[in-house]
Amino acid sequence: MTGASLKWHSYFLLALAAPQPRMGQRGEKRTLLKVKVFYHDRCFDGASSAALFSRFYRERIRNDVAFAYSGLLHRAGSLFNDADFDGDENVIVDFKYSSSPKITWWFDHHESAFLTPSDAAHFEQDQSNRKFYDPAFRSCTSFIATIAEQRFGFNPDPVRDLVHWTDIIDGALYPDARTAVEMKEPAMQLTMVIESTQDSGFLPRLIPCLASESLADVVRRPFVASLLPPLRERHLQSIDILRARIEAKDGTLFFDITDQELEGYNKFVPYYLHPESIYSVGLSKSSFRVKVAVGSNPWAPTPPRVNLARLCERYGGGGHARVGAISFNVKESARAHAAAQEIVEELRASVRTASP
Ligand SMILES: [Mn+2]
Repeated sequence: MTGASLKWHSYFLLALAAPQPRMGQRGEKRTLLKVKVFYHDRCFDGASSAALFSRFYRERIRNDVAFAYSGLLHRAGSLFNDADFDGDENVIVDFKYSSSPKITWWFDHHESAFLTPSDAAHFEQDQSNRKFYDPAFRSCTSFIATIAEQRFGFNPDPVRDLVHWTDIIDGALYPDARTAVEMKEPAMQLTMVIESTQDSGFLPRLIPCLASESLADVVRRPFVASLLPPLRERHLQSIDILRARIEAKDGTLFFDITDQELEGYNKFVPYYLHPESIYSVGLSKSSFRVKVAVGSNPWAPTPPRVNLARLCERYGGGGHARVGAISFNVKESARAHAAAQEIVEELRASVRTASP
């Protein structure tokens, strides 16, 4: 080793070991404001909302910030842990309202946005102009883009494609079930990866890409592209499993796949297999919840009449008018099965009454 390189090497080690560097990149980082963004986890709209919010915040609020991303999932019991709200700003997008004073921004478009009437009242009284709710929007991403443009002068042109695809995916605006199941578009491939990921580091890595690159470029990134072939294989297997499991009666499909590792299956497969159906009720299981997914067929021959958000709220769940879910603790599997059966009976009865 030459003297010069030794010197450089020692300096480098010193710099690494120094407990409180006052200059240089490490020192500057600590002065950045920490903006922690909580988003609906394992959801294309949730991840896109976090991406769009970050871009808007950086461009229109302030730039000297470091973003941290944390996913939120519906589960039995309390949804939030107040100690996690440890940013200088704490932001929730595409997820339920929290009345914690640490939350400084909130955007949501779910019909079931408030856990309690007191949360709704808390939101009504909010004067901050930083909390926004509109269930008329198909996606939370398009909602954030609209508010950011109208109220904060944000330019949504660079993210038009992201907004377009979140509306299609969250609003189930595919022309038919086959398109929804074939997953040819980059946005749909991303949805498959996002909905099935078990890696807590994946979405925090993906979100900054969604804010700054085309969707085609994002799916070509090696850390995304490498996940696709096994997921495509699993998707094809899931079609076979669902074909075997679905019980179709009175326009309502029921299936129980709690014995399979299939949470994150493409939710349009049941309608692809049964185009005549109106509703579907599926039971699935992961390490932390048993989920009752209640959906309606976007291409149904007759439109659904039951509000599924309201139906799921009766069991402690929620969602949108046309798709909802209830999460049970894994130890409450029997309650989940009973709820699913009751919901199936109620939906089948409503279809029987509606048809002559
Ligand atoms: Mn959403």
